[in-house]
Amino acid sequence: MKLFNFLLKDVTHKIEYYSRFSPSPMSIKQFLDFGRENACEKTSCMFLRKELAVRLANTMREVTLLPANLLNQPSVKLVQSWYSQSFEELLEYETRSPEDPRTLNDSNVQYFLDRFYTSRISFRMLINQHTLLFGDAACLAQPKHIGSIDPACNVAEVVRDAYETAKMLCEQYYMMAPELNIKENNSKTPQKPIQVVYVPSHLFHMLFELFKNSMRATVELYENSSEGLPPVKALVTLGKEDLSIKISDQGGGVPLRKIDRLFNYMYSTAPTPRLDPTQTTVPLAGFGYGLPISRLYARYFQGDLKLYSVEGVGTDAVIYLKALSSESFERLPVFNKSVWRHYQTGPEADDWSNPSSDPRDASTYKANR
Ligand code: P4A
Repeated sequence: MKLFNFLLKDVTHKIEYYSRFSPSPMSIKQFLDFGRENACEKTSCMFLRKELAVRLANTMREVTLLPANLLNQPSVKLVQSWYSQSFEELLEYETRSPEDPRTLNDSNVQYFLDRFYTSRISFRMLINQHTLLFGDAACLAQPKHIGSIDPACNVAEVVRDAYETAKMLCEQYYMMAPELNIKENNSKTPQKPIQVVYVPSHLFHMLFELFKNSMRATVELYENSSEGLPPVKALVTLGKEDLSIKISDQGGGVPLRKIDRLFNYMYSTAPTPRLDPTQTTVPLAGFGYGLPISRLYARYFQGDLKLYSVEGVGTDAVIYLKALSSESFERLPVFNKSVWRHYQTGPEADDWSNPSSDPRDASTYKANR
């Protein structure tokens, strides 16, 4: 028991110790350079040993800032125990060879999950790079890829691949699917297909999500119409700084007020908003973690994912990526004072007028503060 207590304390100390380091973001260029030039397994191991501990510890400290009612959830405790176990397993390599109840609000949960899932994405990235380069199956990996990175990822090919996959699902649910129309605009070398140094699986994940949404909106708007479905358009452009991919549909769009909800984890856990309550199958798209996670993938290498919707017409979804692999550094959550402050401050008193608190309407009148 004493020994157990000692071990427990030791792990807590180690978490504290490693969380004081900031994670070291790697650029795609650095992943490439390392994987290409006489990659050394021992160097990779030594880097991972420290870097995984730092990233784990930063995330584990942040989990403890969640409000008590969430921390006591069995699911949260379970995940905490997994993280703790992983951390302890990591510590074994170290020696081998060379507080108060806080208010729970949606913005805290959103903030936390964005950072938590980013940390998971970064984990998978580091571990995949290592196992794909040095693992037993390294010989089976795509020969031109460096780990999970394709140094010459043909963007339009991934666009078509994601479209075809979404189309199969769409046809299963709705017996129809809109066509795809791809255009490329290469400002650097016109006529040449646009390529990027990127993780194709990340790109596929984002595009698949956007195509499912566009298809759902389009088919549901035209389902009972005699007109044919308007096609979904994809525009791939390469500029000096950005490589942008725009997916446009004429599915009727979403009002501005509801756009934020599409990226909200709390909204997405609500019952599926199917118009037909007798429908038991999962809808093609929507209210999963698809959009918020896709945006994290885009932001992970300094890009972004935005929705521009015009209600009554349709939606343009744009994925922005860095054109240069030397600029696409990992964007990693860091545990520090500013994070702590984020969880402390409860729901801010609104500093903009609220349309429902019109002073002429006595029943809704509220004093400031
Ligand atoms: N119109 N436009 C979109 C949706 C509607 C849309 C939609 C009704 C709403 C919710 C949903 C899926 C689609 C779109 C493209 C997008 C996002 C939304 O990328 O056409 O699932 C929650």
